[in-house]
Amino acid sequence: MSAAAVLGIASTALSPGRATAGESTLTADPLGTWQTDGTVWAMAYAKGIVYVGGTFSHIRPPGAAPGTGGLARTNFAAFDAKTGEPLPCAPAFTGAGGTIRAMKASPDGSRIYIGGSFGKADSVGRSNTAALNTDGCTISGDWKPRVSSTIRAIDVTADTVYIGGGFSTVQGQTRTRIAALRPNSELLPFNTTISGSSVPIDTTSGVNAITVAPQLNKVIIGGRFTSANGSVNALAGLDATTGALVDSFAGWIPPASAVKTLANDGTNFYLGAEGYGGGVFDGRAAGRLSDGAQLWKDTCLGATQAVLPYGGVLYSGSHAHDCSNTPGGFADSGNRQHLLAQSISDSTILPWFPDTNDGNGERIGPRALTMADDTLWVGGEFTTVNDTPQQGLTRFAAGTDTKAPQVPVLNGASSPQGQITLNWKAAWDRDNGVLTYNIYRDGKYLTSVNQDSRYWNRPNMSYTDTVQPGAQHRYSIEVSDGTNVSGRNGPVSVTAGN
Ligand SMILES: [Ca+2]
Repeated sequence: MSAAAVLGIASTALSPGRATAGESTLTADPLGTWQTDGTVWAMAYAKGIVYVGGTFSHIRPPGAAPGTGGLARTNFAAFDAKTGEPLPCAPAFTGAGGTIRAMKASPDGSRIYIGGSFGKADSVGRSNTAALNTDGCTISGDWKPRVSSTIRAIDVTADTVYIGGGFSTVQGQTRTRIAALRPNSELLPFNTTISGSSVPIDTTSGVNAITVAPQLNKVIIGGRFTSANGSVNALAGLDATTGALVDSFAGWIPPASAVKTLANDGTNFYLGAEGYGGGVFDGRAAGRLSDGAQLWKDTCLGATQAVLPYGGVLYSGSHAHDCSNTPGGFADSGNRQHLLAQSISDSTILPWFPDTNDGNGERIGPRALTMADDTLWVGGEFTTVNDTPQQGLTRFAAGTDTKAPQVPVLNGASSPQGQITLNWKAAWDRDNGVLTYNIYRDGKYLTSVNQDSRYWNRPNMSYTDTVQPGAQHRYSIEVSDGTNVSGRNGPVSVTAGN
């Protein structure tokens, strides 16, 4: 039987080809991962191990309900990066606020620098910062600076450790919110006076994020402040040796907004922001490290807490609910999307939509991102991932894509003489844009139709089959993401016009 076919797709195309020609993302299918019973605020990776810090007292296996199957871990845990299994390395961080807020591996992976609000690391007295020797899981003896208050950001070069937060003295010397030390705790002359606040809700200045470019002798800091050895707003580029202001990033961050996270890939740097009130900046921006030129800025609403560049893609944790002015984005429908992937080259939102819920605490989902052996670890205050219970931690790898799009519902309609029109609404997939719809007639494969879709944009689709006038046929449909095929809907029996 040689039936001519007429194809009709009624809808606006979504930048066709982008999903296949654009940057490839990780999959949106979470790997089995242990959970925490509290918030994960920071993570670091070194030598095959992922270190997790925050405010929690137990970890439990994937699938375990809260309060069951747990191992005691006091605000710190370590996991095998490959298997995700917990490791015995488990110093407790206690005293003061009893929380870890920042972690960073040294470039050689020999140490994990840890900051937060605590008075003891394991059995050793420490003042809001400690370092873990990754060989042997011991607390380093010579990293013991006295820091007057909470540390919220750390970055590390081969010979310098930068710390940022809410403190005003380090080693008894005045250092407001930012300081640099040698790995043996020697305080360096690097000095920047941070003052003012860029957000009305908290009038004290603070540093939330640090990213260092040692090859350019530059440190970029973000937080809530209006001065850093000169007038700035929430973002400043500093000389890595002296602390002098070298980039003021004028106009980057509007009033009533704070920078929450910074990262760099050696060429560009990336930030995420949190605004308070109307007209705020909640999105992300990319800039060139060398001269501070802005590459792009997206104006999604729904504050950003973490960014991580990897493979040409900027991954972020936020609660984005309105990305109507961002390429590939969505209008506000009340939905909060907590994980995003964007093209580093032009900020386009790519088809990668794993999601968490808001969870506990401030109820904003993810707080920290770390890449470990090509697997993205996500930590935060969420209690579900892709609508399944999972608390505090999850992770995503490059493969294998395991989840099929949902089954589209097929409706058949009799058409003019000798024609049968099939109608359905496009499905969507968490990590593929263009999907392939396979149509079967009387149990045999008939044809396929491709369509780009997103969860907020599912076009009505149709296919018209030309058959003998008056003939009755049974049709069914399935959809493939290229790897996984949905179940089949149908058959729907339709009689062609006579
Ligand atoms: Ca998929």
